[in-house]
Amino acid sequence: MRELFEILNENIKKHDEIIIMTHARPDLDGMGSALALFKIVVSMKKKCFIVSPKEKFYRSLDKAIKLLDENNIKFEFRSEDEILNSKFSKPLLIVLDTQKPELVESDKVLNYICDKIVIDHHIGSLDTIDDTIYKYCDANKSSIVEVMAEYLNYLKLNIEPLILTVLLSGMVVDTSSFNIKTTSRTFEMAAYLAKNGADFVIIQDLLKEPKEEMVKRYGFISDSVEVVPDVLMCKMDDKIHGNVDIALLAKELLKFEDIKASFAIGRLSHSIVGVSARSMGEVNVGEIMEKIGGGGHLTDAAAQIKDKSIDEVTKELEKVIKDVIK
Ligand SMILES: [Mn+2]
Repeated sequence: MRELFEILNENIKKHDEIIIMTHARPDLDGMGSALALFKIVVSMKKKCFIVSPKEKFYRSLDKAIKLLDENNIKFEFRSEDEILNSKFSKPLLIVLDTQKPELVESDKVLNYICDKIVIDHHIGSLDTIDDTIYKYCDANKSSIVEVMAEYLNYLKLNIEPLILTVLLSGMVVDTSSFNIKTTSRTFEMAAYLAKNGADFVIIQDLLKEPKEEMVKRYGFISDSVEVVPDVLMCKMDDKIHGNVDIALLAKELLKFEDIKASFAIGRLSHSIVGVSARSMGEVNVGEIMEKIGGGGHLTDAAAQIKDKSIDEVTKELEKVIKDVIK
């Protein structure tokens, strides 16, 4: 950790423009970390830009960004085109919450900027960004917001409590309310954020959902099937859903008694079908996701599949699940 922070400090100082990018369809972890890092970089008197998402922010993140804006906490977002047309003198790209070139918000920006630092907590695979100045990847970290809380703590830097609230909300989401992927350090960092002003009432508000959404989710859940004993699989309709909604569905399925693993399948865009998988630890969902072209942890994994229908992906997944869990 210390090494990462020293390298970040040194490289932020050495460069003139710091560009922050997370994965496409960002969540509270990826974008929350970007917002905190933006404030850190600005505190070091450097120019900083966040690569803005091509698609609109999903609900909770949208609420968070609006709330920050209403409270006069501003950030500088730049579109892919604006970045590509900028004449930077010495730019540094910091990639957060992914290390896969195909998952970043803009692969053009990735190729455009030579000096890169990658900070991730997903298990690496063969296809990762490797031309970096430094790559930090610790699959034992609950979230990248946890890493950002560590960085703030290391710098002894105070930033707006509302940003800390967003960081803590990212931690709540990535750990399913501190149920998975947590270490004692996760709780220490949650305490650090709370001590410095993160507000759990606001977090509850950010994570609230419209009633129709929840009712719809329970419709999908009631149609879920037990592919093999104690493993639930659930297919959404063919409408486009956020990756967060697919993940929420997998998390919900895992709450049922005796269920060891869960899979949710939904459309992410016209050409991409997403799969989200969760496990209590006995079934390795990371291995199953790898077999259909994705990846992840033992208990938390995902895949994005191009140019296949939901039904095709469902059939393929069902076969793999039956193969792996005999
Ligand atoms: Mn994350």
